[in-house]
Amino acid sequence: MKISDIKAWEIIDSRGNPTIATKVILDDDTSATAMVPSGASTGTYEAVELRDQDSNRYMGKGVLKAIKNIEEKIKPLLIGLDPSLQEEIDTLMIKADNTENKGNFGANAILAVSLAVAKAAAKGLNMPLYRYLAKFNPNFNGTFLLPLPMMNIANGGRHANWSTDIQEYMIIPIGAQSMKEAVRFCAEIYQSLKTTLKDKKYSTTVGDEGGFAPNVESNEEIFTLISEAVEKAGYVLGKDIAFAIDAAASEFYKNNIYELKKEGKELSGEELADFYKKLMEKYPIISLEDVFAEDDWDNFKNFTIFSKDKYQVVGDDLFVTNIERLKKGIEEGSANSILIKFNQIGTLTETIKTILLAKENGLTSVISHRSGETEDTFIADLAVAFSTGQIKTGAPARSERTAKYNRLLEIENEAGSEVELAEFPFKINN
Ligand code: 2PG
Ligand code: MG
Repeated sequence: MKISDIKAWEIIDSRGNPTIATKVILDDDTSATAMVPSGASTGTYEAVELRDQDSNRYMGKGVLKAIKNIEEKIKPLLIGLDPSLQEEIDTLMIKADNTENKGNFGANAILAVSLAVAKAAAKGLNMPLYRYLAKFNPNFNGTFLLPLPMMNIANGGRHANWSTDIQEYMIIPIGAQSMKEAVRFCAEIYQSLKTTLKDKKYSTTVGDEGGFAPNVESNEEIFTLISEAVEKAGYVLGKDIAFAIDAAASEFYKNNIYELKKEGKELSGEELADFYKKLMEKYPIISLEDVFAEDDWDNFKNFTIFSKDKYQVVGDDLFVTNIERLKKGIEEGSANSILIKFNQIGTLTETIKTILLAKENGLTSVISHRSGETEDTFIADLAVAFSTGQIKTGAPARSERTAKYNRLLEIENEAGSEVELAEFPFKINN
């Protein structure tokens, strides 16, 4: 197999903003296309998403410069190479970009090529993507784990014009035995929540990730609404279903203060920890992401000590899928889990290295979508190939989100007894 051509063009993401699609073509005419997602609550330390800044197009968000970089700078480097040499290809692009943060070519440009190369190689070898990617997983033991989904059914923060301070309220189908069941549990609860909201005269409009965004009185009220919806759908809280949140706390942090506008409160890190702990006493919240701001290492550490093996403490903006920040977090004990988003770092190879380092050090990995998504389902295959055991990819609604869940259903159907649904890796105490 040899790369014979690379094409790139501008498309729009689920928010209607431009992003990149890239097609890698092999000498036998096999071709595959990858599309890159885009965040809104982005971490300061993420790799650079190159935007044109031309205010005459897409409010400055065009990606024509990044596309030009693919066509003029990246393509000549890769023509003639074997697409299965993923690490060599990614390293070539990183070296040619020659910056720490991929600010020269753009992490969006580099990632689009990196992912399309992997897809083309899998296709060229006539392998499903998850099976092809498993060859990069030294821990693969012959059984694929399907990731337990965290489905985001209520949106707040920057994803829903601040209807709540907490950005994501997620349900985890801990009692499900298969992906089919996991999807059904969550979809039924999503419908039940819609009815619950209607009954209470709340709006059923949705945020960027497909979760509802009612104008509630407090952050806690969402938990009461979801709890009611879970029960009405016939499920038992703490047994069938548990909760997860992404506070995305960097978004409401300024000058050492966490401002919860919904509560009319300005809190220190310690006070914010108490706010979470009170919620954790009342509701079965078992996974908590970005509970503090991206540089608040001390509060993260204390919260992780408190959480022990009982709660999953996930670093997203804290780690930005960056191996150096993860190493610091491992040394300091800042979290016991990492959120994995490949566009935070910009290549498949670096993403894989981060997943493997986390595993070696006993941290779980949660594979994640971005709030601006496309119909690309690469992350579903990635989660299966590395048996990470968890994925978060939005509500069980809206095609850019359901595409990933539907891909997992396809894999379950295709792989039969070779796959099983992961269990939640922390104690579920209730
Ligand atoms: C997050 C993500 C995805 P964004 O904070 O975890 O849910 O949001 O893509 O806006 O960073
Ligand atoms: Mg997050």
